[in-house]
Amino acid sequence: MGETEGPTATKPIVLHTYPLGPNPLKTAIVLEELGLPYEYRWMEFDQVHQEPYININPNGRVPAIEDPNTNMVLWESAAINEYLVQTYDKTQKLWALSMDKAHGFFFRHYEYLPSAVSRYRGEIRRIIGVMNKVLADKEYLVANRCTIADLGFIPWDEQVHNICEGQEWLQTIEQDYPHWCAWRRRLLARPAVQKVLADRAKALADAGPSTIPKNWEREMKIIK
Ligand SMILES: N[C@@H](CCC(=O)N[C@@H](CS)C(=O)NCC(=O)O)C(=O)O
Repeated sequence: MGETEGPTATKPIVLHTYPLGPNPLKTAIVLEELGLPYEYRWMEFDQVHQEPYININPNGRVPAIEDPNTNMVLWESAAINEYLVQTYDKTQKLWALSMDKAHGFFFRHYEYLPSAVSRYRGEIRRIIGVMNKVLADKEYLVANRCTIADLGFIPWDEQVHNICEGQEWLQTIEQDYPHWCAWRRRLLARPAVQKVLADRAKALADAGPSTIPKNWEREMKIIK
């Protein structure tokens, strides 16, 4: 694939994030993979919903980026990753048509609903099964190379063992879903991914218990 024209990032792209959130990791991994200069702006959970951050993302969610090279301010992790590859991925290393998240679950509902928790745990398992089939004859999802389609799965797939802890099917995950497991190992072995996960582990350790929002006892009960 040939090189494409486009701006060069000379000034660090600002990544607004907080240590617990999986979605900002998608952005950090792509920034790292593309070798772009960037800096984290770590927040506490409550700051995500308050001024001044909501002037950047009125939706009060992370990630958001500010790119001083193009004066772009952007939020929504999938949109940010598409922007980053379209703007800076000159060799189309990570480029893919679009990216999607295969498994969704909710555990931040206003009441604890065992049926919902059970349903979404079941969905996680089902989607792992779908991914296992899709990956049976290929190493990566599209284009025979690692792209943003693969990288977007990493932070949420990191949560599978937490959220499904105690589920019997996890004990035989390697035998039952070998292609999914091998794909995850391939992705986790990438230096950019290791770097970003290490950055996040350090931010979590530095932030200590204050990282856990005050009303999250119920969520912690689910993932414990
Ligand atoms: N669709 C959004 C989701 C963003 C999102 O929900 N981020 C979480 C962190 S992973 C967040 O900011 N949570 C704050 C809250 O729930 O109040 C994206 O992909 O960027």
